[in-house]
Amino acid sequence: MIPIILDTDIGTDVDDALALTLAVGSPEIDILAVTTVGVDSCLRGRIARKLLRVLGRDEIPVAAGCDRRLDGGEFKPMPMSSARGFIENEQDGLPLQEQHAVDLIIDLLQGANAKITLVLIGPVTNAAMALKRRPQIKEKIERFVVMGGSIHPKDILREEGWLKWVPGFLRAGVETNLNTDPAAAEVILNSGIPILLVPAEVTFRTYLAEQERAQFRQSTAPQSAALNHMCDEFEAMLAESTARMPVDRRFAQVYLHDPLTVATVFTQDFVTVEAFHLRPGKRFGVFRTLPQDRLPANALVVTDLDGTAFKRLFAERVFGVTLR
Ligand SMILES: [Ca+2]
Repeated sequence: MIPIILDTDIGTDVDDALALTLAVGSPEIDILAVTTVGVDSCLRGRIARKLLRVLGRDEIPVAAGCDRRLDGGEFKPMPMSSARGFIENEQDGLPLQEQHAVDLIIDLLQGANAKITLVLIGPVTNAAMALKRRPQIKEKIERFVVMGGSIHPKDILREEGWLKWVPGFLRAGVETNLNTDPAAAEVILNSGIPILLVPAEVTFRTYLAEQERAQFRQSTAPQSAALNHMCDEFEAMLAESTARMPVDRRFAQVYLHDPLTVATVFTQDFVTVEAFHLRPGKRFGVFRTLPQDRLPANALVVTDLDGTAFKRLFAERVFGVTLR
């Protein structure tokens, strides 16, 4: 089993909840802790706490982490679609670790006999803060598996002819996680610790079609009601926030950015991975992971995906459904 710490901004986009469920449902992975990041990191922690209860894994520790960027700046507030109708009025019954996520990450690493993989599916602030505070934990980190970065951002736009309707920030080729806290992203990318990036141009290619959502609604798995509800709330939130935009309705969909990232922790059966030298930098004011052709590789990057094979595994492990 691969020991991991799952660091997540669960709560806004539903894919973190799906990714946590996939991690729990994957026997290849041993989840040592779940840590949260972003505005409302405590509320995010309670969503994770309750979902783990639904999944029958109450013993996994959950700690709330950084609710500001590494440089002290504020994160942009984000709506919490996964909380709606899921944890209202019961927050006291959803206890988190007393320790801050950064301290828990440091303690787990320092006390570990085997190296631990840090799976980062939100802004990478907690891991960067832990490294700054205790640089010696470096030798206990097996690798970072990160949902983020953008090597060929134009590929995002080529998919489905989105260019005419995607918001401007995507047109500039940005992904959210690294760009939300660029200083933290630089710490991770420059740490010398092995890194596997799962960039946005690949994750945007895997999303749930309506016939797949329909099959998941028939699922009798104990977690399916909660997950289907969260997917509905997320789509409703997207529909609300884009109501006045000339946006293709396909945008209001559940993308599997974070579940794909969790899957790559234990299998590369349905992805292509290539080595790059990546340099953190800015282009047109947005943070980018820029490939440098002439320098030796310092990162592995997922560059292609067999979406059908991935979704088959996802459906079986998250909803207990064999896709038709
Ligand atoms: Ca996320």
